[in-house]
Amino acid sequence: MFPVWRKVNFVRAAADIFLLPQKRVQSVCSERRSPCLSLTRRCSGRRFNVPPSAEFVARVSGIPTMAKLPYRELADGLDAAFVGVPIDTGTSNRPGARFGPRQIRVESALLRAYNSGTRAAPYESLVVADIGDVNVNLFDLKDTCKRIREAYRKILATGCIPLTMGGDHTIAYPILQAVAERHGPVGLVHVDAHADTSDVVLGEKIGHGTPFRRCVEEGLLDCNRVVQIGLRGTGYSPDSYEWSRAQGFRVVQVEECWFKSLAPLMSEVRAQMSSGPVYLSFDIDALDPGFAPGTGTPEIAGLTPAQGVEIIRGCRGLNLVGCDLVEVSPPYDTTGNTALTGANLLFEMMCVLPKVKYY
Ligand SMILES: [Mn+2]
Repeated sequence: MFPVWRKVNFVRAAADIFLLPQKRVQSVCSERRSPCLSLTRRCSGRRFNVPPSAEFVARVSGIPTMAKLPYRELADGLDAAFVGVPIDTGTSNRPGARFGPRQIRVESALLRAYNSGTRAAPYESLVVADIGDVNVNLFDLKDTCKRIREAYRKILATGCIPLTMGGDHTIAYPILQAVAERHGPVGLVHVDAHADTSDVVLGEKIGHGTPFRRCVEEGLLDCNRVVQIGLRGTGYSPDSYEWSRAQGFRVVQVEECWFKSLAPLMSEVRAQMSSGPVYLSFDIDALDPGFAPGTGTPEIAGLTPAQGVEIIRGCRGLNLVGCDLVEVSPPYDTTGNTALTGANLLFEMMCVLPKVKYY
């Protein structure tokens, strides 16, 4: 027999998924001596959205939202929200990132509620939900950028922090336009194999190789509070990262990361970022393609997943105003492991948002 609280937990979890009849729901709530909240919270009697535990509800059941959180149409009332931006029309090599948000959601069914490594309890601190995808235009990248900017304006206007699932890296540009509109020029922790600071590619200003050049041109970044970590690969000139450094960015090439913990680097990054608003943009291709092959422009000798986690955990204490995980391309990793890694990195990002409770 389960102890009573476990039974209640089970019923509560099941109610979240299966929409128990209201009568039963009320009795569950009264068992917990807490009033039913609005139907939008489905009676859990809790202030926060808590995904059903796989102890009581099978992982493979239900509609695959991110982390098995409730789906909401709007960001209103949320402290943080997972948002998908399913495009790959800005990619320069292998496509497929348009399927990223879907596969990340599917693989995220493995995520549990607590961070065992850091003892973070995001669902005891923040109201979080999956608010679906931006309605992108797969035939027109510039129109897509406009749609993203408008969608993020609305999300940010509610005070909700967006946790974005890409989609190719083009999306960071319109997202940062909306972010800077609300917060002013932001610091940026950019984890990537590439600087993404090209001026034009094939004559085009908008694409996944150019977002941070556009951001600098438009004054969206506080350039002395920008760090790019994991950069590598062949370049178009011997000084591939000269432009970044000339803007005041700190560039940490992958060679500086090999064979060591990145915790000391992150303590320097925290000092660099200070107390101002910071955006975290994590391109999955920062990781070695041996760990994350499902991506469009893989480069050898990349970061390990543990180093990726160290970078994100090292952002704890920063004034994070938004995060993204981009460039997961499911067709290039049909095992789903790249998307699973992406889902875990997004969970880690949620755990370092301001005001998250730690045990
Ligand atoms: Mn990138």
